[in-house]
Amino acid sequence: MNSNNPDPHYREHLQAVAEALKALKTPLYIVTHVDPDGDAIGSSLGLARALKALGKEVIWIAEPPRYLRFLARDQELHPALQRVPEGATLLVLDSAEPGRVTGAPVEGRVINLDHHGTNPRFGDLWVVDPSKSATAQIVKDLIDLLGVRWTPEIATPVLTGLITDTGNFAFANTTPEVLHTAAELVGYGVELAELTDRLRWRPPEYFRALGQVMETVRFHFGGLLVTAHLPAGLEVEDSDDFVGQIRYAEGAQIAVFLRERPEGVKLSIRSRGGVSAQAVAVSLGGGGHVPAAGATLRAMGLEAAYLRLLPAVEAELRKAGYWAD
Ligand SMILES: [Mn+2]
Repeated sequence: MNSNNPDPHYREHLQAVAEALKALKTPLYIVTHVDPDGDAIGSSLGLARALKALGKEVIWIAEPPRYLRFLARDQELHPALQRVPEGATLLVLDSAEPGRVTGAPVEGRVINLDHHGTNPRFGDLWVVDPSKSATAQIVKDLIDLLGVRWTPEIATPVLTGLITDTGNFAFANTTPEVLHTAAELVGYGVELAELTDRLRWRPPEYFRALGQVMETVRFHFGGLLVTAHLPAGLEVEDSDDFVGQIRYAEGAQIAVFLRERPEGVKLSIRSRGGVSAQAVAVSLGGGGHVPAAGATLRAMGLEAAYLRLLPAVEAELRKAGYWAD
């Protein structure tokens, strides 16, 4: 279930979704997961625009974080729904489980498009293919099947999903397929240099916090694990980036960034070298991909979170063979 094996029936599943969308005569609500990343926002916005171009009544419900806000126009933003109206369809993207979905309750007729291996294949129709680098790749294939004419407005958010989920085409999920798709999307008129530049903009407080976060860097287990956290009292949007900095500590097989939130401590986990960030996240009640995952430790502070985290990482390092028992 956690493997990256392709779905052998990918084309059939995609075809079924394309036909259902083409036949749609009632409103379609498009939602994604909490704390949306570039793939969540990009894949959902790209598909929403493509379906609008087909003349469908589409309501995109998402709250882009600050660094992704530029992708959407003001009039494209819609507030969350308490209920999905009778007869409407809910399309859920990039959400590993129904409990991660935000913006609307998962009810009524549900279509589920995702690339997380742990996705339980919920919904009436689903395309879940863990071999895809991003949900945006599935959306690209779907838009092709729908026969919508590609424009820069549709291609830009879709390419954003590919860029962010592959770490600028640098992570292990950077397949020939995703590079070909990116080339094709650039060919549809995306301003690539402008897009990648814009995706890296961060507010001044981010840079002011960076120094204080780096002072919290600690190495554990002889340097196999590197951690850092957001010091109490600091408020920074887009703090997931910090794990992207510490993950390059030489010798570290796993990196974890901790951040206190009202609901608990949020962990962003990255791994390499046969160590699974996903396994650590799942053991702590979270989820994600093998090299990049996350979890929220509810109702506790930073100190307690470190005490929960360290044995979970140690168990995974042992499983991956970093200690002889
Ligand atoms: Mn994704």
